[in-house]
Amino acid sequence: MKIRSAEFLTTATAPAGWPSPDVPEFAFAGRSNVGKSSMINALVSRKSLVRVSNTPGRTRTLNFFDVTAEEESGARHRIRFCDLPGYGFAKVSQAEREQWKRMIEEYLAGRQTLRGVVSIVDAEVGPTPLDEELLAWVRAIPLDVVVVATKVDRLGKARRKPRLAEVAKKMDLPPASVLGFSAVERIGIDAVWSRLISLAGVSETGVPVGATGEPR
Ligand SMILES: Nc1nc2c(ncn2[C@@H]2O[C@H](COP(=O)(O)OP(=O)(O)OP(=O)(O)O)[C@@H](O)[C@H]2O)c(=O)[nH]1
Ligand SMILES: [Mg+2]
Repeated sequence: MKIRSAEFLTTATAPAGWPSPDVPEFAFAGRSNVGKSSMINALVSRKSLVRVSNTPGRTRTLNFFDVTAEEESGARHRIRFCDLPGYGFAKVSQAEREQWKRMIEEYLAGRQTLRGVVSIVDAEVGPTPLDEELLAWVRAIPLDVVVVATKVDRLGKARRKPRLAEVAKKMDLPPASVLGFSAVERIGIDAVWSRLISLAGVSETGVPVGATGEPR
């Protein structure tokens, strides 16, 4: 996948701030510090489009990015990413956590152009109860979910495949459905892109690319 452009669009905390719903969109969700922002940077081959930090809880708003991606066939896709604040960060007050939860749920349930949620878990840690809760909630909307287990670089090479199958089993998913990823070693980028493109439905040039249903 060639990235023709990638740019920060806007930040929002409420529906009035969401960008106009005119591009297929994907949300990146996961617990605080799991590697959401790093995943977006890796997918768009930019080192610091999205701010990454060692301080968990850095992302506190919905952050939107516009990307133009081009397949080898020449098919171009305009895609929008929404980087969500991480959940489960202990040092945030209960009141602030509730506020984030409302902001995220309002967005996931109400965003017309949302084509799927990239649910990110730590490959080593596996799904936490909060990850399972989010997954169940998102599926009930219903929205398509792509589960990605990141930081696989921290696992020995022989552990990676069996670990992904374990993560899938814990989440009641088919063994091969959880994609392994590493922003550090740039693993899984093509696999994630190909899921996103097929969920996005139709390329900008009008070529159907495995659409999964009517646009929402
Ligand atoms: N080893 C390894 N570290 C990673 C990877 N991806 C992210 N990290 C590290 O994990 C930390 C958190 O990364 P972020 O991308 O900021 O995580 P986030 O989920 O956006 O965090 P919040 O916005 O705070 O919720 C940083 O120190 C990254 O360098 C990866 O694939 N492998
Ligand atoms: Mg972040």
